[in-house]
Amino acid sequence: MPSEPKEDLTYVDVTPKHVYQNRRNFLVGLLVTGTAVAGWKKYAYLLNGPATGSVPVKLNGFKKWPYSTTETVTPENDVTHYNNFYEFGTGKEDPAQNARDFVTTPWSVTVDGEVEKPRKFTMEEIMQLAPLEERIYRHRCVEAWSMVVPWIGYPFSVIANLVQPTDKARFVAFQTYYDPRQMPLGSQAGIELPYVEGLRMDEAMNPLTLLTVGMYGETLPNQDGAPVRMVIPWKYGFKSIKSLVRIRFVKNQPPTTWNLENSQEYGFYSNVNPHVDHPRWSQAKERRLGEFFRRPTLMFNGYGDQVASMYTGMDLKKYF
Ligand SMILES: Nc1nc2c(c(=O)[nH]1)N[C@H]1C(S)=C(S)[C@@H](COP(=O)(O)O)O[C@H]1N2
Ligand SMILES: [Mo]
Repeated sequence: MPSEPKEDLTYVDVTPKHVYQNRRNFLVGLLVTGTAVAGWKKYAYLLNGPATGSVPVKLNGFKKWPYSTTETVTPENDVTHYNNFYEFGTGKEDPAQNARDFVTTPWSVTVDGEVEKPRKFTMEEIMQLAPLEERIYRHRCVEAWSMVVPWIGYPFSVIANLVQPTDKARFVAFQTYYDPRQMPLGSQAGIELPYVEGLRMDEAMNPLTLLTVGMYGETLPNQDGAPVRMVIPWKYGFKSIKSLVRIRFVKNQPPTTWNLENSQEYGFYSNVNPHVDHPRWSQAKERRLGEFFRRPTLMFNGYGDQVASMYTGMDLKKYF
């Protein structure tokens, strides 16, 4: 987007100084309790909150996860201009165009259901529940294209442990924000909205399952699911639900958008699996964005060592 303004404005750049200083004092006040001043720097990203939610801002102080893939990272422009986000249109280039003015501040996420401590988290709270990590994951869409993306977030288990799921919690249900006024194309998307997804409890608690607030060193662009989304790297992309507003711990397997739309084609599990074809195309290979030749798709998208044991004894052709 060469005609766009520079997108690395920080909170300081876009906020009148007195507002910034009040906010800063407020945040410092919040954090000195229980946080040594020496540890303050790791929360520096708090000063960079988006002004409107429509322009990504720099995140500071995140650490690099040591297990990231060393494969070539996909150019950011591809990752931000080849999207599925049906609320903003069904074409791959639609979300970048149509989500520009999506208002994501203020934002909060309700976490409830079978938990001891149901709670609503503001986005500011979500930003500081745990140190942010950059994790470079393979990202494989069910339509046989893939990317390598440096996400920023922390394991979903952090938020789960805070609300304390009860013994009855066997699945987690996720829901995307839906406002037809902000998402006028949603009614033509051909899927039921709000977008919903789900994971089995062990899948949600797997250390790879990432609650994601940024990518490429910045907060999430709207088309990539601002301000907070899931990333489940061993599953097809549609499990990685965007712009989350509700997380519910539940007893029974929850409905999921693409399974509701076509249960023959999209299962609940949707683990990346080169041996189980989609009814209309093979899943054996994929095209990495920016590359010409297709490459073989890896079982569990290459994360088998971390996740295969969760599916021991399950017929993955039946539970696709
Ligand atoms: N709310 C919502 N979440 C969604 C989708 C969507 O249409 N709406 N599309 C899914 C699909 S099909 C994919 S492949 C990924 C794409 O994520 P990306 O655009 O950040 O690459 O988002 C998933 N999450
Ligand atoms: Mo997808």
